[in-house]
Amino acid sequence: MEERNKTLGEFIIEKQGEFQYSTGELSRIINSIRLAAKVVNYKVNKAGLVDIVGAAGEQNIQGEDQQKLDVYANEVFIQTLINREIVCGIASEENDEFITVAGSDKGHNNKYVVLMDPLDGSSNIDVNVSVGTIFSVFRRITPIGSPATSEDFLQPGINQVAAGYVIYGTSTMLVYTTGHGVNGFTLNPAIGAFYLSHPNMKYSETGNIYSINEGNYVHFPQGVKDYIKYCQSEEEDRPYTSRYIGSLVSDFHRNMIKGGIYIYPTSSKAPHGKLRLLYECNPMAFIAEQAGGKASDGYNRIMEIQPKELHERAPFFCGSKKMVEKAEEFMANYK
Ligand code: AHM
Ligand code: MG
Repeated sequence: MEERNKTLGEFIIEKQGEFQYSTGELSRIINSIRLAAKVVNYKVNKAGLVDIVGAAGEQNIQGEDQQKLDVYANEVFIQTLINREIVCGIASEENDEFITVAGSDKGHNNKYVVLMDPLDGSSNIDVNVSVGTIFSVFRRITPIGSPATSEDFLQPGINQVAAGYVIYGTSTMLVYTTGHGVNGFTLNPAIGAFYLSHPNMKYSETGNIYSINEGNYVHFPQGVKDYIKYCQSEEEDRPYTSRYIGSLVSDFHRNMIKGGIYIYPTSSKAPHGKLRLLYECNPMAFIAEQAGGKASDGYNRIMEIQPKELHERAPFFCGSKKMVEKAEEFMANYK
Protein backbone atom coordinates (compact mmCIF):
# COMPACT_ATOMS: atom_id res chain seq x y z
CA MET A 1 0.00 0.00 0.00
CA GLU A 2 1.27 3.45 -0.78
CA GLU A 3 2.49 5.30 2.34
CA ARG A 4 -0.11 8.05 1.91
CA ASN A 5 -3.07 5.67 1.95
CA LYS A 6 -2.31 4.30 5.37
CA THR A 7 -4.93 4.76 8.05
CA LEU A 8 -4.05 5.94 11.53
CA GLY A 9 -5.07 2.54 12.90
CA GLU A 10 -2.60 0.76 10.60
CA PHE A 11 0.10 3.31 11.35
CA ILE A 12 -0.24 2.86 15.12
CA ILE A 13 0.11 -0.92 14.86
CA GLU A 14 3.12 -0.59 12.57
CA LYS A 15 4.85 1.92 14.87
CA GLN A 16 4.35 -0.09 18.02
CA GLY A 17 7.47 -2.03 17.10
CA GLU A 18 9.56 1.13 17.54
CA PHE A 19 9.14 0.87 21.31
CA GLN A 20 11.30 -1.59 23.09
CA TYR A 21 9.40 -3.76 25.55
CA SER A 22 6.17 -2.16 24.38
CA THR A 23 3.05 -3.70 25.83
CA GLY A 24 0.81 -1.71 23.50
CA GLU A 25 -0.52 0.59 26.22
CA LEU A 26 0.68 3.74 24.51
CA SER A 27 -0.80 2.57 21.21
CA ARG A 28 -4.10 2.01 22.97
CA ILE A 29 -3.99 5.54 24.38
CA ILE A 30 -3.49 7.02 20.91
CA ASN A 31 -6.30 4.80 19.65
CA SER A 32 -8.64 6.07 22.37
CA ILE A 33 -7.78 9.66 21.53
CA ARG A 34 -8.49 8.88 17.88
CA LEU A 35 -11.93 7.58 18.84
CA ALA A 36 -12.77 10.48 21.19
CA ALA A 37 -11.61 12.94 18.51
CA LYS A 38 -14.13 11.54 16.07
CA VAL A 39 -16.94 11.87 18.60
CA VAL A 40 -15.98 15.46 19.46
CA ASN A 41 -15.52 16.28 15.77
CA TYR A 42 -19.08 15.18 15.07
CA LYS A 43 -20.39 17.51 17.76
CA VAL A 44 -18.14 20.46 16.85
CA ASN A 45 -19.24 20.22 13.23
CA LYS A 46 -22.86 20.39 14.28
CA ALA A 47 -22.28 23.33 16.64
CA GLY A 48 -23.86 25.81 14.24
CA LEU A 49 -26.96 23.68 13.85
CA VAL A 50 -27.96 22.78 17.34
CA ASP A 51 -28.43 24.80 20.44
CA ILE A 52 -25.20 23.78 22.07
CA VAL A 53 -23.23 26.93 21.43
CA GLY A 54 -22.84 29.37 24.25
CA ALA A 55 -21.52 29.61 27.76
CA ALA A 56 -22.56 26.84 30.12
CA GLY A 57 -22.90 29.32 32.95
CA GLU A 58 -19.86 27.99 34.77
CA GLN A 59 -16.35 29.30 34.97
CA ASN A 60 -13.24 27.18 34.84
CA ILE A 61 -10.48 27.40 37.44
CA GLN A 62 -8.91 30.40 35.70
CA GLY A 63 -12.23 32.25 35.99
CA GLU A 64 -12.97 32.13 32.27
CA ASP A 65 -16.37 31.31 30.85
CA GLN A 66 -16.65 27.69 29.90
CA GLN A 67 -18.47 26.91 26.69
CA LYS A 68 -20.82 23.94 26.56
CA LEU A 69 -18.67 22.18 24.02
CA ASP A 70 -15.66 22.38 26.37
CA VAL A 71 -17.63 20.48 28.95
CA TYR A 72 -18.74 17.96 26.38
CA ALA A 73 -15.27 17.41 24.92
CA ASN A 74 -13.82 17.12 28.41
CA GLU A 75 -16.28 14.36 29.29
CA VAL A 76 -15.79 12.48 26.04
CA PHE A 77 -11.99 12.37 26.30
CA ILE A 78 -12.01 11.49 30.00
CA GLN A 79 -14.67 8.80 29.67
CA THR A 80 -13.01 7.23 26.66
CA LEU A 81 -9.71 6.95 28.51
CA ILE A 82 -11.36 5.68 31.70
CA ASN A 83 -13.55 3.10 29.95
CA ARG A 84 -10.61 1.54 28.20
CA GLU A 85 -8.60 1.21 31.42
CA ILE A 86 -5.37 2.39 29.88
CA VAL A 87 -4.22 5.28 32.09
CA CYS A 88 -3.72 5.67 35.82
CA GLY A 89 -4.52 9.37 35.84
CA ILE A 90 -5.89 12.28 33.79
CA ALA A 91 -5.41 16.02 34.25
CA SER A 92 -7.47 18.45 32.22
CA GLU A 93 -7.43 22.18 31.78
CA GLU A 94 -11.15 22.09 32.60
CA ASN A 95 -10.81 20.28 35.95
CA ASP A 96 -9.40 21.84 39.09
CA GLU A 97 -7.81 18.58 40.26
CA PHE A 98 -6.36 15.60 38.44
CA ILE A 99 -8.35 12.34 38.33
CA THR A 100 -6.90 9.02 39.43
CA VAL A 101 -8.10 6.02 37.46
CA ALA A 102 -8.42 2.53 38.86
CA GLY A 103 -9.15 -0.48 36.65
CA SER A 104 -12.21 -2.74 37.06
CA ASP A 105 -10.00 -4.87 39.33
CA LYS A 106 -9.68 -1.74 41.54
CA GLY A 107 -5.94 -1.74 40.87
CA HIS A 108 -3.97 1.27 39.69
CA ASN A 109 -1.89 -0.83 37.38
CA ASN A 110 -1.51 1.34 34.31
CA LYS A 111 1.75 3.07 33.44
CA TYR A 112 0.70 6.34 31.87
CA VAL A 113 -0.95 9.63 32.74
CA VAL A 114 -2.59 11.92 30.16
CA LEU A 115 -2.80 15.71 30.41
CA MET A 116 -5.02 17.60 28.03
CA ASP A 117 -6.82 20.70 26.94
CA PRO A 118 -9.98 19.07 25.59
CA LEU A 119 -11.15 22.03 23.50
CA ASP A 120 -8.70 24.86 23.15
CA GLY A 121 -9.80 28.16 21.67
CA SER A 122 -13.44 27.34 22.33
CA SER A 123 -14.43 31.01 22.38
CA ASN A 124 -13.96 30.76 18.60
CA ILE A 125 -16.73 28.23 18.08
CA ASP A 126 -19.46 30.84 18.01
CA VAL A 127 -17.83 32.41 14.98
CA ASN A 128 -17.01 29.19 13.12
CA VAL A 129 -13.24 29.31 13.61
CA SER A 130 -11.17 26.15 14.04
CA VAL A 131 -10.58 24.84 17.56
CA GLY A 132 -8.48 21.98 18.81
CA THR A 133 -7.72 19.31 21.38
CA ILE A 134 -4.20 19.12 22.80
CA PHE A 135 -2.79 16.13 24.69
CA SER A 136 0.38 15.03 26.40
CA VAL A 137 1.35 11.59 27.74
CA PHE A 138 3.86 10.78 30.50
CA ARG A 139 5.00 7.55 32.07
CA ARG A 140 4.13 7.61 35.76
CA ILE A 141 6.84 8.13 38.37
CA THR A 142 5.04 6.53 41.31
CA PRO A 143 5.05 2.73 41.51
CA ILE A 144 2.51 0.71 39.55
CA GLY A 145 -0.35 -0.41 41.77
CA SER A 146 -0.60 2.81 43.81
CA PRO A 147 -2.92 5.67 42.86
CA ALA A 148 -1.30 8.37 40.69
CA THR A 149 -0.13 11.45 42.59
CA SER A 150 0.71 15.01 41.59
CA GLU A 151 4.32 13.88 41.11
CA ASP A 152 3.19 11.92 38.05
CA PHE A 153 1.71 15.03 36.48
CA LEU A 154 4.30 17.64 37.47
CA GLN A 155 7.04 16.36 35.19
CA PRO A 156 9.12 18.48 32.84
CA GLY A 157 8.12 18.24 29.17
CA ILE A 158 11.28 16.36 28.22
CA ASN A 159 9.73 13.32 29.93
CA GLN A 160 6.78 13.24 27.52
CA VAL A 161 6.39 9.97 25.67
CA ALA A 162 3.76 11.28 23.30
CA ALA A 163 1.96 14.50 22.47
CA GLY A 164 -0.42 15.66 19.83
CA TYR A 165 -3.35 17.74 18.80
CA VAL A 166 -6.58 17.44 16.90
CA ILE A 167 -7.62 20.38 14.77
CA TYR A 168 -11.32 20.63 14.00
CA GLY A 169 -10.96 22.74 10.90
CA THR A 170 -11.94 22.90 7.26
CA SER A 171 -10.84 19.31 7.50
CA THR A 172 -10.20 17.56 10.78
CA MET A 173 -6.69 16.38 11.45
CA LEU A 174 -4.88 14.47 14.16
CA VAL A 175 -1.18 15.31 14.44
CA TYR A 176 1.06 13.53 16.93
CA THR A 177 4.53 12.46 17.91
CA THR A 178 5.92 9.69 20.05
CA GLY A 179 9.43 11.10 19.77
CA HIS A 180 10.08 9.71 16.29
CA GLY A 181 9.03 12.68 14.17
CA VAL A 182 5.61 14.17 13.61
CA ASN A 183 2.86 12.71 11.45
CA GLY A 184 -0.47 14.22 10.47
CA PHE A 185 -3.66 12.32 9.62
CA THR A 186 -6.74 13.75 7.94
CA LEU A 187 -10.22 12.50 8.74
CA ASN A 188 -12.29 11.26 5.86
CA PRO A 189 -15.72 12.04 7.32
CA ALA A 190 -17.53 9.83 4.84
CA ILE A 191 -15.75 6.75 6.13
CA GLY A 192 -14.81 7.93 9.61
CA ALA A 193 -11.14 7.04 9.19
CA PHE A 194 -8.01 9.16 9.62
CA TYR A 195 -5.55 8.77 6.74
CA LEU A 196 -1.86 9.60 6.81
CA SER A 197 -1.84 12.83 4.80
CA HIS A 198 1.20 14.66 6.25
CA PRO A 199 4.02 12.19 6.87
CA ASN A 200 7.12 13.44 8.69
CA MET A 201 6.04 17.07 9.16
CA LYS A 202 8.89 19.58 9.37
CA TYR A 203 9.21 23.26 10.13
CA SER A 204 11.31 25.20 7.65
CA GLU A 205 14.40 26.60 9.44
CA THR A 206 13.02 30.07 9.07
CA GLY A 207 9.73 31.50 7.87
CA ASN A 208 7.93 34.75 7.21
CA ILE A 209 4.88 34.60 9.47
CA TYR A 210 4.69 36.05 12.98
CA SER A 211 1.66 35.32 15.14
CA ILE A 212 1.00 37.37 18.24
CA ASN A 213 -1.95 39.29 19.68
CA GLU A 214 -0.60 42.71 18.75
CA GLY A 215 -3.55 44.41 20.44
CA ASN A 216 -1.65 43.87 23.67
CA TYR A 217 1.47 45.60 22.31
CA VAL A 218 1.63 48.33 24.95
CA HIS A 219 1.66 45.67 27.69
CA PHE A 220 4.47 43.55 26.17
CA PRO A 221 8.02 43.32 27.52
CA GLN A 222 10.52 45.49 25.63
CA GLY A 223 12.23 42.45 24.04
CA VAL A 224 8.95 41.38 22.41
CA LYS A 225 8.22 44.94 21.25
CA ASP A 226 11.67 45.09 19.65
CA TYR A 227 11.18 41.73 17.98
CA ILE A 228 7.85 42.85 16.52
CA LYS A 229 9.53 45.96 15.10
CA TYR A 230 12.23 43.70 13.66
CA CYS A 231 9.54 41.55 11.97
CA GLN A 232 8.02 44.69 10.49
CA SER A 233 11.23 46.33 9.31
CA GLU A 234 12.10 46.49 5.64
CA GLU A 235 15.37 44.57 5.52
CA GLU A 236 16.57 41.27 4.04
CA ASP A 237 13.49 39.01 3.76
CA ARG A 238 11.33 41.31 5.89
CA PRO A 239 8.74 42.63 6.62
CA TYR A 240 7.14 39.34 7.62
CA THR A 241 3.45 38.80 7.33
CA SER A 242 1.26 38.84 10.44
CA ARG A 243 -1.28 36.04 11.01
CA TYR A 244 -3.12 35.52 14.30
CA ILE A 245 -6.27 33.45 14.62
CA GLY A 246 -6.37 33.37 18.40
CA SER A 247 -6.77 29.60 18.40
CA LEU A 248 -3.45 28.06 19.37
CA VAL A 249 -3.82 24.80 17.50
CA SER A 250 -4.75 26.61 14.29
CA ASP A 251 -1.97 29.19 14.58
CA PHE A 252 0.56 26.47 15.40
CA HIS A 253 -0.59 24.17 12.60
CA ARG A 254 -0.35 26.90 9.97
CA ASN A 255 3.08 27.99 11.15
CA MET A 256 4.43 24.44 11.17
CA ILE A 257 3.29 23.95 7.58
CA LYS A 258 4.26 27.37 6.25
CA GLY A 259 7.13 28.43 8.53
CA GLY A 260 6.61 31.01 11.25
CA ILE A 261 6.68 31.92 14.91
CA TYR A 262 3.89 31.98 17.49
CA ILE A 263 4.35 34.16 20.57
CA TYR A 264 2.21 34.49 23.68
CA PRO A 265 4.46 36.54 25.94
CA THR A 266 4.12 37.81 29.46
CA SER A 267 2.51 41.20 29.68
CA SER A 268 1.70 43.71 32.35
CA LYS A 269 -1.84 42.26 32.23
CA ALA A 270 -0.75 38.59 32.28
CA PRO A 271 2.55 38.46 34.18
CA HIS A 272 3.00 34.72 33.53
CA GLY A 273 1.57 34.70 30.04
CA LYS A 274 -1.76 33.03 29.27
CA LEU A 275 -1.05 29.53 28.03
CA ARG A 276 -0.77 26.61 30.42
CA LEU A 277 2.58 24.91 30.63
CA LEU A 278 1.19 21.39 31.06
CA TYR A 279 -1.81 21.38 28.75
CA GLU A 280 -0.68 23.69 25.96
CA CYS A 281 3.02 24.65 25.96
CA ASN A 282 4.63 21.27 26.70
CA PRO A 283 2.76 19.20 24.12
CA MET A 284 3.17 21.88 21.44
CA ALA A 285 6.86 22.21 22.33
CA PHE A 286 7.41 18.45 21.94
CA ILE A 287 5.72 18.48 18.54
CA ALA A 288 7.65 21.60 17.49
CA GLU A 289 11.02 20.09 18.43
CA GLN A 290 10.18 16.79 16.76
CA ALA A 291 9.40 18.78 13.61
CA GLY A 292 12.77 20.55 13.76
CA GLY A 293 11.40 23.71 15.36
CA LYS A 294 11.98 25.27 18.74
CA ALA A 295 9.93 26.25 21.80
CA SER A 296 11.03 28.52 24.60
CA ASP A 297 9.69 30.84 27.28
CA GLY A 298 11.80 33.59 25.76
CA TYR A 299 14.93 32.48 27.61
CA ASN A 300 14.78 28.76 28.35
CA ARG A 301 13.63 25.61 26.64
CA ILE A 302 9.96 25.03 27.52
CA MET A 303 10.42 21.30 27.99
CA GLU A 304 13.07 21.77 30.68
CA ILE A 305 10.86 23.83 32.98
CA GLN A 306 10.05 21.97 36.20
CA PRO A 307 6.31 22.53 36.75
CA LYS A 308 5.20 23.43 40.26
CA GLU A 309 1.46 23.30 39.85
CA LEU A 310 -1.06 21.74 37.48
CA HIS A 311 -2.51 24.90 36.02
CA GLU A 312 0.62 27.05 35.85
CA ARG A 313 1.12 29.35 32.91
CA ALA A 314 4.20 30.06 30.83
CA PRO A 315 5.16 32.59 28.18
CA PHE A 316 5.44 30.77 24.86
CA PHE A 317 7.70 31.38 21.84
CA CYS A 318 7.35 28.56 19.36
CA GLY A 319 8.06 27.90 15.72
CA SER A 320 10.79 27.85 13.09
CA LYS A 321 14.11 27.49 14.85
CA LYS A 322 15.88 30.58 13.50
CA MET A 323 12.88 32.79 14.24
CA VAL A 324 12.62 31.64 17.85
CA GLU A 325 16.37 32.13 18.27
CA LYS A 326 16.09 35.66 16.90
CA ALA A 327 13.24 36.48 19.30
CA GLU A 328 15.35 35.09 22.17
CA GLU A 329 18.20 37.42 21.15
CA PHE A 330 15.91 40.40 21.61
CA MET A 331 14.62 39.04 24.91
CA ALA A 332 18.16 38.56 26.21
CA ASN A 333 18.83 42.30 25.83
CA TYR A 334 16.49 42.98 28.74
CA LYS A 335 16.98 39.90 30.88
P1 AHM B 1 -8.35 28.85 26.12
O1 AHM B 1 -7.57 27.66 26.63
O2 AHM B 1 -9.15 29.51 27.19
O3 AHM B 1 -9.17 28.48 24.91
O4 AHM B 1 -7.28 29.96 25.71
C1 AHM B 1 -6.21 29.61 24.91
C2 AHM B 1 -6.29 30.39 23.64
C3 AHM B 1 -5.34 29.90 22.60
O5 AHM B 1 -5.93 28.97 21.74
C4 AHM B 1 -5.02 31.16 21.86
O6 AHM B 1 -3.78 31.07 21.22
C5 AHM B 1 -5.03 32.20 22.93
O7 AHM B 1 -5.90 31.72 23.92
C6 AHM B 1 -5.56 33.51 22.43
O8 AHM B 1 -5.56 34.43 23.49
P2 AHM B 1 -5.83 35.98 23.23
O9 AHM B 1 -7.26 36.10 22.88
O10 AHM B 1 -5.46 36.63 24.52
O11 AHM B 1 -4.92 36.41 22.11
MG1 MG C 1 -6.63 26.20 26.24
